[in-house]
Amino acid sequence: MKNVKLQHWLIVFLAVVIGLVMFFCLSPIPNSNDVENPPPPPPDLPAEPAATSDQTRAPPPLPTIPFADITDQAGIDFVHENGAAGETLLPETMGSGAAFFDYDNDGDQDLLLVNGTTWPHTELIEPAATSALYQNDGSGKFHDVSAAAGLDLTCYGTGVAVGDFDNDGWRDVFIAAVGPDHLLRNVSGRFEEVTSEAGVAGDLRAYSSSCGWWDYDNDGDLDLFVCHYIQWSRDDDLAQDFSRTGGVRDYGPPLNFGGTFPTLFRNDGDGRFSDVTAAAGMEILAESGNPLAKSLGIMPIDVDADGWLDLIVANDTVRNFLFHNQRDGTFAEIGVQAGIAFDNSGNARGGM
Ligand SMILES: [Ca+2]
Ligand SMILES: [Ca+2]
Ligand SMILES: [Ca+2]
Ligand SMILES: [Ca+2]
Repeated sequence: MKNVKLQHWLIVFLAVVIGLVMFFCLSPIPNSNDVENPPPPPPDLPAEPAATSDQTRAPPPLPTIPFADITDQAGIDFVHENGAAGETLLPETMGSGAAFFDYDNDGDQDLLLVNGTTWPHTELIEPAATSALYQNDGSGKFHDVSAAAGLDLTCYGTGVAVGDFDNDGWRDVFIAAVGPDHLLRNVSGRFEEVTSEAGVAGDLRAYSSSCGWWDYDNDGDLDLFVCHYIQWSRDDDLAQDFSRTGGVRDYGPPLNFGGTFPTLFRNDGDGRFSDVTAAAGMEILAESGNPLAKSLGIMPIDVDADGWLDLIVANDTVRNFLFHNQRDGTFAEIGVQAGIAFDNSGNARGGM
């Protein structure tokens, strides 16, 4: 019995000895070379290039602009006439508007370029400058069809809005101007002036600027909004001392002219329009009690997604407007509350 116990202990002892021998035999043995040659440090980051003596570096390459001027190639030879004849009258500093639209319903975009003209007090340069309508022939070429289409209009144009106001499937054209504005109805690709019948000439002395079609009352026809820039006349302009150093007369800023109201024309649906500006709450007054607006741009947009178009009006040197549609034919002007009236410093912008 004693011998059996001894044998068991002997077996256990031998098993422990064999286990220890195997552990040491199979364990990796540190290589002396590993100690002498530790792993290399991580590579150094690229060194900052040494500053040149004049701290100049080659400018980064400019991105390639994928546009090429094809005006001549396309057949557009329009030249804008601003009437400038030395008196430096403020409207001469503005452009006159352009619109791509499919006037002949053939599926491609044609081009209308509105023009200015010489002033009535200067000698008329013949032939008089006119607006120009270029028909797209579908191959990238345009052909001047102004006279044939009845869009060879002579006026001091400042802006254009395209919209099918009579819902006949042909896009019509409203042209804003210094002086009376113009509405031209598209009759199967030929334009007929209907300004008088429609009642949208506006104040004959007004300096209209931007304009736009929009259905503010959701009755299915396009209504018309016309911005006016400032209260301006040649005499008022010339009466002011807009002089550069040296006494040479220069163009004056809008700050020297009074503000004015825009006009909202409601489409009556029978070819006529009604001026509803005051009733709609769009005649905004300055603290002085005079009209505030000096408008140059508009954007109809449904800012609160309630299905009723609102209107942003960009003003020059006075606060911008946001007319919030009250769904009853009136608007609340909320430009300040919406944060678009002024810039971040509280100053009015030069909105254009
Ligand atoms: Ca076309
Ligand atoms: Ca039409
Ligand atoms: Ca309407
Ligand atoms: Ca709305």
